[in-house]
Amino acid sequence: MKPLSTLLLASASWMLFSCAKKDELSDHLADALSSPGKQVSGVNKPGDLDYTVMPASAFSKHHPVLLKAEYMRCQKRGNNDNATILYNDKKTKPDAEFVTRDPRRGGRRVITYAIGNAYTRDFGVSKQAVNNAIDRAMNNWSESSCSRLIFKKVTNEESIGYVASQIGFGGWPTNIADLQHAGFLPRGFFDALTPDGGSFVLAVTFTFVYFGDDGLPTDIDHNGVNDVAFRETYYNDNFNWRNSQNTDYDIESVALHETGHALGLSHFGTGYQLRNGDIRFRPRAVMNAVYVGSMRHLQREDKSFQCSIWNDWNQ
Ligand SMILES: [Ca+2]
Ligand SMILES: [Zn+2]
Repeated sequence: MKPLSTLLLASASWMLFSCAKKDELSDHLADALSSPGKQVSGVNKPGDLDYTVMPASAFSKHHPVLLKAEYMRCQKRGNNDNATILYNDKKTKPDAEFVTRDPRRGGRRVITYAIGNAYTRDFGVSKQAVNNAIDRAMNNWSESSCSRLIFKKVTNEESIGYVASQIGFGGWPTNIADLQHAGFLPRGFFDALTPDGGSFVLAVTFTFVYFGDDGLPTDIDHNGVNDVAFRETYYNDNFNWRNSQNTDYDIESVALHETGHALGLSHFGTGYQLRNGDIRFRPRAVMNAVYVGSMRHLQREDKSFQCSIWNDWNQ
């Protein structure tokens, strides 16, 4: 386990799941993210990335702190009672949002994103196909936006991932983009997230917010919510990833869901378990908490949720 240098764990707000034993970070990850002042090691060199989008000096100066981690779980047939209601998630107002033209992120109008190249296993889909699937998921969100939300891709074929770098899974100790799809990591990474997480967490998105010198989260645009520094997503290499809508697990569908978290959306929808163990959601949406099948297009409820968060972006 590699300790963290500059981050402190402020709080971890978790979505509650019936299958998760604990609603908090595992001791392992919490320790890793709350041990300030230690040396970071085991980090891959990032090569010739364009760091102008997020200078390392800005990163350390403005104290990004982990706010929360949200994950999507696989469908797991259980022996639960008939028609048990598993989830009753409501749309909640975001507890953190990006600030338009935030000087700490370089004053840009655009939201940058990067796709890392970390794969621990060959699951039979080329890196190019994975990148294309994630690109399509990103485009889906920007095209459906009711505001002037524009993504700009930071071209790279490198190892990225701040959380990974802090707990010994490669990565890189600063972020290079606002939204990072930081690669496919082994199940041990997800076990560190929550007990036995490697067996049921498909993917996770971390939210980091800026903290000020006073040790408090900042709100420089005075909109009542903390200011996001960056978000990053990891995919669990313990699953069979596919570039297909007909076979689990479809990369594009999960990337679409995780990008929803990266844009500040929480889970919503009521989940039921049928007699045969299958899970159903009402309304069915990209932001349902469980993968119950591929879904490459945003549903009406997803779009309205996004609009409520981003409608004043770039105004
Ligand atoms: Ca704010
Ligand atoms: Zn999720």
